[in-house]
Amino acid sequence: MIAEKPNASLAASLLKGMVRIRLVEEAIAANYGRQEMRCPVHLSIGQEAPAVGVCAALRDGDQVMSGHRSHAHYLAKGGSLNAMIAEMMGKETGCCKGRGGSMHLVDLQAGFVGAVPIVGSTIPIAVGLAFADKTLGRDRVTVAFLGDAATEEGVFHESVNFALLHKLPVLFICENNLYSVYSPLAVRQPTERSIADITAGHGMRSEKHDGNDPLAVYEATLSAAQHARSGKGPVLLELATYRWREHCGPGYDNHIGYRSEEEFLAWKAKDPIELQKTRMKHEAIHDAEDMARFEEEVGAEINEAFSLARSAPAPSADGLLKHLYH
Ligand SMILES: Cc1ncc(C[n+]2csc(CCOP(=O)(O)OP(=O)(O)O)c2C)c(N)n1
Repeated sequence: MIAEKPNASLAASLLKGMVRIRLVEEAIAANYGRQEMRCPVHLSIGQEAPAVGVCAALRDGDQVMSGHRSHAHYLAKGGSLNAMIAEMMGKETGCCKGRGGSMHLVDLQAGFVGAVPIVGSTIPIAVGLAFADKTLGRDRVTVAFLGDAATEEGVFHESVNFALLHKLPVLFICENNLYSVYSPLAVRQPTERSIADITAGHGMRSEKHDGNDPLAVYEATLSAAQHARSGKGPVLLELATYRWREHCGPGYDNHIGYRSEEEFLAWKAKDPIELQKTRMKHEAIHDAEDMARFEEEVGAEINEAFSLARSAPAPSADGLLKHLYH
């Protein structure tokens, strides 16, 4: 009955995508102290809507690149959970054979070309991918996920300019969570000017959206991807959102003075998962039993991923020089 209502299946898949990412990241946070994941982790808890909304609007052949906070992007684009957890434990079965850890996820089959923690570093690579596609006549859109701090890098502006000049099929998805580590946006950029204003100044179609609303993100991306696919060039979407946990690591850090508990609670009240559930209840398309079953399945999937990763082999010392570019 519920599934027959228009958009019910889209609404449910957006909700499920976010819930899966939340549960995975909460499991990462809960297990982090066991010292099995010997790499830094940057969690996207609270920021699930951009990953899920954007990737739901993409086609299978489209490509994504990301930065240090990439688990959500990787999973939303169809990366393997088993390979991600194994990668975080440094195992040979990881998506980068255990050489990369959390901040270097790659899954070419899923169209996840890669994540790199050097802020802004994947932006020109994404533009290069789109340039290759345009040159070779391939019908594909490339997405560069980036944080607000990456827009302060010179390479962002060079890349935007080049993408505009060549009308490349690339989308810049800026997750504006207000902070660069401990520096709020207000000490880094003039408050009267938004990120979308800057890129509009470059001459690029630039839009601001509620980054905690997965449906708004989905619809904006669908339209932006259509624009890019039809040869009209790049688009920037500035999505307002907020990370709940510390910049790097599994804990909370509201007590250390760079942001307030009040601000955190105000954003927590805008939880993208609760927002989507409320909307679905309002539209009488929320199926609580189906969601409970789904959460149980995801729980089992997560347990399996952790136990497979624990029993997987570490890379061998004699394979140290394998998988390198020379
Ligand atoms: C070129 C470069 N400079 C500085 C850093 C250190 N650093 C790591 S993450 C980060 C902040 C990134 O903020 P943002 O891009 O807004 O993403 P967020 O962490 O908020 O998701 C910084 C400065 C880095 N990794 N690379």
